[in-house]
Amino acid sequence: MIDFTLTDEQLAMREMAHDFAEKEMRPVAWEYDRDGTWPQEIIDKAWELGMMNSQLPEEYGGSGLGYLDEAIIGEEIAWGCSGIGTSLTCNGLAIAPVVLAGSEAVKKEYLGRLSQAPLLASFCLTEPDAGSDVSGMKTTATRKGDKWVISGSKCFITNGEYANWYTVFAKTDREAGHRGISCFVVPRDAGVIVDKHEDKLGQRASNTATITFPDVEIPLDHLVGEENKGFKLSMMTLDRTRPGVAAMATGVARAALEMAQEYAKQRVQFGVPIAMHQGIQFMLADMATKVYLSRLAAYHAAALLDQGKRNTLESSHAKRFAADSAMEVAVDAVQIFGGYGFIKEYKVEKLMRDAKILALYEGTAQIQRLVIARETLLPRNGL
Ligand code: COS
Repeated sequence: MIDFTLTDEQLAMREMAHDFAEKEMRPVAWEYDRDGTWPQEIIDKAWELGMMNSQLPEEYGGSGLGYLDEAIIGEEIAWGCSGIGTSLTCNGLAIAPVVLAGSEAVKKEYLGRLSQAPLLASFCLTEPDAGSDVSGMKTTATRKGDKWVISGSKCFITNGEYANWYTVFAKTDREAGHRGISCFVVPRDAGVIVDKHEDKLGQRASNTATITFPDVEIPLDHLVGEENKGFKLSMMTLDRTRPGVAAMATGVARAALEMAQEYAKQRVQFGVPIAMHQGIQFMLADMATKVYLSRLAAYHAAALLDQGKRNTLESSHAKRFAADSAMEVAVDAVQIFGGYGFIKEYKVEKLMRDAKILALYEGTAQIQRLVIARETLLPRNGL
């Protein structure tokens, strides 16, 4: 039976996350967006409150929260500011492969670090010539004596400039396509170079960098999982993190909807608040439906993970629908603001810029559709 009635703990957690978003994030979000300010002090506070690293297991100092818990927190955080929110939640991507397949020693050391201080870790999959096509990556890992040598460059790496360690995917067999990719943990101090800081359209308070590994040497036990099994690990990671993106998209859409509702109640045209005009009401109704369905899809994809079930299809449904919806709702919110929506003073334009990346990172809207098509053509799914 499907039941999304939140427990008292989840309600309290949502309230705490909302409070944090309202008091610590919103007051600075627009200024941070304008200047592209790195939100270290907000990261520090969120870490203190236990709002980061939801997926860090208790045995390594984590809170042991579930995926649904993470989605609940993620929506509120993104309602506050999805740029800062991306910085706060992105450790999840780097943590997931290590939790799934890391050796005990690597888990203790690197997951342990995140529980001891407000540190960041980055997930390094994408390369200039390997975005959606993961198997096209050129970064290599070569075994030399008792070391792995990692050589290559990764782009669009969230939190890359500030990460303490990196989860890196590299070719260990250049001829074997997706069956020649392995996953590694690379500490920053092994000689990692931060190459390029990107200046972005939206989510400007998050950090996006190019990271280069110039023949970086790491110990053999920093291989995560089995050699040449990294591709599946990357896919399993994205299954686990895409519900969180859907939840963040819900938060962005909800923020845009609320701003549009408030404005529509105050803005008078033709003698009445524009909220009285049916054309605006229909827009607001569609926006509200999208927020509602995005949340349900995110919760469902997350709840399946909490039940230990595979959620590849539901994860892509949620990510695709919520990300596209966030963009549509933000565009409609700007439309309801009329000309004012185009002016930075009115804040709603930031949501439209922020929403765009949600349908790009962690797999584009087209890749989600590809996954959905493949999964629904399989007999396993009766949905
Ligand atoms: N869980 C476990 N295994 C999976 C899986 C999943 N979710 N998805 C695929 N696999 C397995 C397949 O079963 C297949 O296994 P075998 O080697 O045993 O045959 C293997 O992985 C290859 O799968 P597939 O043939 O579907 O791979 P493709 O190269 O066609 O890639 C897509 C599939 C396009 C879906 C994948 O590359 C992808 O998700 N790309 C987007 C990457 C992305 O999100 N980038 C953003 C960067 S992170 S911010």
